[in-house]
Amino acid sequence: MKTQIKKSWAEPYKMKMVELLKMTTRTQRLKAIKDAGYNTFLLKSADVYIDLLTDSGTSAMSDRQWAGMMVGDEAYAGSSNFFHLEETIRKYYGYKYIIPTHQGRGAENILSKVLIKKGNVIPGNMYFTTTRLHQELAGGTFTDIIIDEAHDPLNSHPFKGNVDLDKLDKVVKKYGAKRIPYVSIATNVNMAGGQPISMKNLKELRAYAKKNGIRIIHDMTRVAENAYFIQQREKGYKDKSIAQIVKEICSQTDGATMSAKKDALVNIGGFLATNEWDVYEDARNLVVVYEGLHTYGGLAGRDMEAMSIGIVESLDDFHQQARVGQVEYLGNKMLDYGIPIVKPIGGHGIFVDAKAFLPHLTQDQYPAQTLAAEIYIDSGVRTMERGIVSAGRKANGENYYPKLELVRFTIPRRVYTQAHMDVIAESTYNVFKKRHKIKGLKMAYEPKYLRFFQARFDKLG
Ligand code: PM9
Repeated sequence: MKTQIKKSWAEPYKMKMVELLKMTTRTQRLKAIKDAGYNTFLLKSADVYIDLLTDSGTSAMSDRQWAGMMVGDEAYAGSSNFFHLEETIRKYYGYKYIIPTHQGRGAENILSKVLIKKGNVIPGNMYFTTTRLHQELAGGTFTDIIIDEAHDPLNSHPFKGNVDLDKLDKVVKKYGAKRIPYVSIATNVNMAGGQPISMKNLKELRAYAKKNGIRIIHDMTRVAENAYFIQQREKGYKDKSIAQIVKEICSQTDGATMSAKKDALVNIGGFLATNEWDVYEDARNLVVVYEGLHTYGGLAGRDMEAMSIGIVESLDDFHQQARVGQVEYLGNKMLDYGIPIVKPIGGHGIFVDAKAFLPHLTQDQYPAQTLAAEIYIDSGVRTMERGIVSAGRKANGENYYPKLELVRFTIPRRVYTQAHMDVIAESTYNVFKKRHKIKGLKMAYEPKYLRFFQARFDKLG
C-alpha cells in the first residue's frame, strides 16, 4: 500500500532569540480588563499572553534588519540610509519621489493636506480609520465604492477588495471629476477582513480613472499580501513572483502612502510616494512642519535602514507563503470549531463575525468590543474591535452603523508558532460554547477622534 505524502510548508527562518511571556490567572485578567474599561487597547502589554491586537509594528525583525540598525547614519540631513530607502522604493515599488514619515498616518496627513480641498469627495474601496479621518480633517468626504460582497462576511468572493466601477461612475457623475482629487485604493483591504483587489479590477479602474483625469492613490500598507493572493488566485499570475506582481500593482497608481509597520517588517516607519513633481514639492515642504526634514521624516537613520531591508524580505515568495499560511491555519481551525469568521480567510488576520457570534446583542451593545474582552478574560489573548466603535461618528455626530461588526485576530509576522494558533482557536471555541450567557457593554467615555483607541466601557448588568 502506498503512503499518501502530505506536503507541509514551514517558516523560512529559525529562532535566535525569544521573548518570555507572563502567564496570568483568570482572576488577574478579570481585574485587568475592568481596569482597562473593557477596551483591549488600554490593557498593559505585560498582562497579555498572545498579542493579536495588531500586525502593526509587531513583526520580528531579521538578523539582517538588526545588523542594518547598526549602520544607522544619524546625520540630521542627507542620511545615507535615506538614499538607500529611496533607491529601494524606486527599484521595488517603482514610485519616483519619496518622503519618509514616522508612520502611515503621517503620510496620510501630508497627502490629504496637499491634495484635498474643502468640498472634495474621495471614493475608496472601504474606509480605513486614520485614512478617512485625515481626508475629513482636510475638508473632504469619503465615499465607499467597494463591491457589495465585501460587506457580507459569508460571501466567498476571491477579490472582495475590488472596486464597483458602477458605484464609482455614479459618484463621478454626481459630483464631477474636478471635485475628486483621487480615488483611494487599499491593497488587501484591512476593514473588509484583509481582502485583496484583483489586477484585472485595478486595471479597469486605471482605465476609467485615466479617461476621467482622476489620480489613483494607493494605500500600500499590505501590498505584498495582496500580491500573494493574486499569485494564488488570479489567472495568468501563478508563475510571477510576488516582487513582479507588487511592481505591477504600483504601476497602476500615481502615488502611495504606506505604513511600513505591516508588510515591510519594521517596528516604526512609513512613507509617502508620488510620481508627480508638483505633489512632491508641496509634500516636501509640508513634511518639515509635521514630521521632520524630507530626508528623515521623523525616523532615525537606523529605522530607514531596517525598512529598506524589510521591504526586500517582504517580497520573498516563501515568506509570504508562510505568513499567509499561518493565518489560514488559524482560520481553518476556527472553521472546524464552527466559529463564524469572514470568508475567504484574509491575509493579516482572522476576523470573527461578532454579530453572528453574539446574535442576542444589538449593535449598540457593542458585540465586537464585548467579544474581544471575553476572549482576553478566557486566555489572555488580546484581539481588536473592528465594528461600530472603530467606525466612529459622521460629521453630523450620528454613529456610523457598519454592516461588519468584527473582532480581528491579527497575526504579527514571524512572531508566534503553530502551537500558539492552536491555543487561540481553542480559547475562542471555549467562549463560543458559553456565548449565550455573555452580556454586552455600554460606553462610559468617548474621545472625539478615533474613539476605539481610548474609549472606556462598563459591563451591562
Ligand atoms: N493600521 C492596524 O492595526 C494600526 C492601528 S489601527 C489605526 O491595522 C492601513 C490600511 C492601516 C493602517 C494602520 C494605517 C495607518 C493606514 N492604512 O498605524 O499610522 O492598516 O502606521 O498606519 C493599524 P499607522
